[in-house]
Amino acid sequence: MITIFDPRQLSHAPLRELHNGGWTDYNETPDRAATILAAVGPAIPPRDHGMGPLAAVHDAAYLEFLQVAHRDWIAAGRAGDAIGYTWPVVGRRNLDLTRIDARLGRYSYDAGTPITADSWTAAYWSAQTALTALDMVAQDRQRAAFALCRPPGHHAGADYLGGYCFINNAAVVAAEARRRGLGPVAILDVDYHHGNGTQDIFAADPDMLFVSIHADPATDYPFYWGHADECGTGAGIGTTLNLPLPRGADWAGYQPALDRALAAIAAFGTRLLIVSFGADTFAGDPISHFAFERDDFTRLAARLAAMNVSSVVVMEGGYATAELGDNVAAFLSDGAWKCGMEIE
Ligand code: SP5
Ligand code: ZN
Repeated sequence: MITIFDPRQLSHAPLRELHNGGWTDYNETPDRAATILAAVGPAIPPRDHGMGPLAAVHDAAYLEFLQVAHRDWIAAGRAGDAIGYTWPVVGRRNLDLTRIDARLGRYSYDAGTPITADSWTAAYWSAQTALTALDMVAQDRQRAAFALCRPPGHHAGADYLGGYCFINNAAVVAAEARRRGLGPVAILDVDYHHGNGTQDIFAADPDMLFVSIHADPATDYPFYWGHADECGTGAGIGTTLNLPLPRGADWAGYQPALDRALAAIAAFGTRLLIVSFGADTFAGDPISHFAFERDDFTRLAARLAAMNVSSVVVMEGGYATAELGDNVAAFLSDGAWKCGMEIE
């Protein structure tokens, strides 16, 4: 499958994240992308689509914050990676915040996603990588394309970062695809963690389908989203489908949820499928608790390819770095994706 990647995505490299009450080495490393690239490469570089498609999904003030946050952190006399320590609980007033600590809290929801001097550049090119994968499918007659996004995106909302995510790459692609008349567009999120940012962005949107299979948020991050009764809001009720699974789920345990997900995507009349793909469902993932083996990623891809819709695969999580390249390569294998249609 054609792969898109920009080396500027490697420049974002926070040192540590807050994890179970202590500071641990940051899981979402540049090595992740490097090892995927080595296993699936070569990649083509992204085209620059500018800020328009990002601004279609994210609030202007949030995008501005991402670009100045680390500079403001240094200007406040701090060193190293910028991270918040206080958060406005849901429902706080919309204040005009100036202090960097207040703004870090306002625009994030966890303490696991530090901002470095290079985070904006990496996140910007990660989003451009995703948009270029859309170009490959929409204009360049590829049946599917792989956006090697890093940093990942599915935890980022319209005005918040978290879960190693800054710009919601899948949402940016989905909105841009709809703008180009490529809909109906569906997003299937198969990362171990619920894609709370993507869900929030499209919760009230009746013509964007969001389906997620993930670890039950009763036991797993991000806790506050992804429960089975969340089905959208307002006019968007019915176009969000959450399929949480218990810890320990293996390929067999995954099947009923996958069947329901694919049935919903088919019933929606989906013409473009965006796959938020996380390899953190792997049995050996250091922060996750599903039990996929390598071949299961090929099996998953074959089920998606059998949908016979154009697909943009967007990289999300996956932290077993030693096996990550092979697991992603297993998902992208030609054998799985060639069985479908040819684009006219
Ligand atoms: C894109 C993505 O996969 N983001 C995941 C962010 C998860 N961050 C917090 C994870 C905390 C997991 N703690 C579980 C401890 C297991 N021993
Ligand atoms: Zn994940």
